[in-house]
Amino acid sequence: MSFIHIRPNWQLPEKLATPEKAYLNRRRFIKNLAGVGLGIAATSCRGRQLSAQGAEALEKTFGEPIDNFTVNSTFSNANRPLTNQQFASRYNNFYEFGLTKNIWANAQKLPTDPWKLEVSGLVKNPKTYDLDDLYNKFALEERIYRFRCVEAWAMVVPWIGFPMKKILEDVEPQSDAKFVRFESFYDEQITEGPAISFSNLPWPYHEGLRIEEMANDLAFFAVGIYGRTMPKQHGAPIRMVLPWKYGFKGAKSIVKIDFVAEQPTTYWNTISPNEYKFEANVEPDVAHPRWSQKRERLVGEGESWDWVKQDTVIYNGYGEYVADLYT
Ligand SMILES: Nc1nc2c(c(=O)[nH]1)N[C@H]1C(S)=C(S)[C@@H](COP(=O)(O)O)O[C@H]1N2
Ligand SMILES: [Mo]
Repeated sequence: MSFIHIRPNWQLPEKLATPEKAYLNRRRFIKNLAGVGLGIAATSCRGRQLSAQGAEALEKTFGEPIDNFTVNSTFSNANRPLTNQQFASRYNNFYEFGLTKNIWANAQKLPTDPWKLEVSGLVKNPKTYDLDDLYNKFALEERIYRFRCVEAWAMVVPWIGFPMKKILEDVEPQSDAKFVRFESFYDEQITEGPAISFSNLPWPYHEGLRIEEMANDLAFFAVGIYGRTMPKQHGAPIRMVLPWKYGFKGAKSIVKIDFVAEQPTTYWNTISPNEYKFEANVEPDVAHPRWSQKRERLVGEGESWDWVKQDTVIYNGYGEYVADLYT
């Protein structure tokens, strides 16, 4: 089930295939290479049909019902069918808990209660939010957003949360705050497996936005999905949602938000700057170096290559909201 792009030995770069480089060295290189990319899932997803037991275990991950949210009518119809929750919640990217899509069970190790989200840096009112704040301080709304991963699969998901700009109003950035850095939960004891094989990766997972992007109407912090609090595999208790950008910009399980003057580094851009740009807007005409972005597959039933294919749309179809950020 590995989606990771690992080159077979015969494709190893010349300099690594020289005799003086030991077999061990090559092994180490291959291990490291696995960290170098999100990839196209070229593997079968046979076995995605859950047993009754599996379905029961999966449903246990779904979180508590949320009852204090309104439906945002602007985003109540994504002009595409909603992705079935059973598919969305077991086809995840969350490298801290494993390198396949099938991390939902392992991600249950994530400790989410208590939780602290610290907001600091170039702001007038630094704040630390706890779980109660995340669920009650800001009015919660549901937004159905299209979601597009850089790997060329897509979903339609009903998030529950609040606009990122609510945080801006609360902490009041100073005029020298130009960028925002977001950091995910990380604890080597808990995310140990991947931490050992991929210790060269720039943990914790971190992302960044221009402050104007964070202030955009679409930029959202989600604390729930499908009417319930966020399952751990989706990034409990709070994750970023930026529907006009590739999914990797939407860091999960946020513990820290830092307002800064300079553009921060980001996790994937540090690993492979050529493949994962800071801006990372959905752009059908800008190919990923290893695949085209012109088409996308809607996560669904059966084999991934059988999923409905459709054209990718610039800014994932959200140009009317965000295009003027990029002129
Ligand atoms: N902390 C963290 N956040 C992350 C990732 C990750 O590996 N770790 N993967 C990203 C990628 S590549 C995608 S496509 C989305 C997937 O979100 P989902 O599993 O909830 O659909 O999460 C993003 N946020
Ligand atoms: Mo992704």
